[in-house]
Amino acid sequence: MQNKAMLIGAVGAGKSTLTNALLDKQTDAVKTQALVYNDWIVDTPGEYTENPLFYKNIMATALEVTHIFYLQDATNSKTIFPPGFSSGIPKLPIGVVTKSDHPDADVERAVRMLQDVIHRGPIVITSSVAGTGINHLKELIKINNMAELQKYVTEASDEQLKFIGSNSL
Ligand SMILES: Nc1nc2c(ncn2[C@@H]2O[C@H](COP(=O)(O)OP(=O)(O)OP(=O)(O)O)[C@@H](O)[C@H]2O)c(=O)[nH]1
Ligand SMILES: [Mg+2]
Repeated sequence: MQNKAMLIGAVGAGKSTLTNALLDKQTDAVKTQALVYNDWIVDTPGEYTENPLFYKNIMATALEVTHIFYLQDATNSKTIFPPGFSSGIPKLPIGVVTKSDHPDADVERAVRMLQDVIHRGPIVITSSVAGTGINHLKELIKINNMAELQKYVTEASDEQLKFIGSNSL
């Protein structure tokens, strides 16, 4: 199977805008109404993550991908992910902070919220507008195990890229 990522996160978190940035598409994102398959990315409607009635759709679609990108909007003081959400999905988790360019962004807050969602894994601080962190995501998707993900983060030695849960298994 070609490595693929499913993007999940709240309505308006920036999933479709990030999809466009990752695939070098210049178009503006419109409201996502259903699952959208595009090259190596599965973009989801925010409602899938916000409404537990859709969790079964997330679980079913996760079977088709190798990685899950958990998006947290840096301008949002709330997270819609239940604590430990990623532990129920047996795919490589990558935390993505979005909108780091925004004047209202609080990146540290977003990282803390993602730490409760993903107990172990990389967190990438991104801006689809400024192009921040996009290349890291393009590299991380090629990596197939947690040890190599950690190695990539360590070797990149970039403020925009963190690895959480280093001491736990
Ligand atoms: N400043 C800034 N705004 C962004 C960024 N990414 C997305 N946005 C804005 O956030 C809004 C929502 O973006 P979308 O990509 O449509 O969000 P989504 O997660 O796909 O939303 P749903 O499809 O409804 O689940 C749009 O107005 C985007 O322009 C970013 O990196 N920086
Ligand atoms: Mg969308």
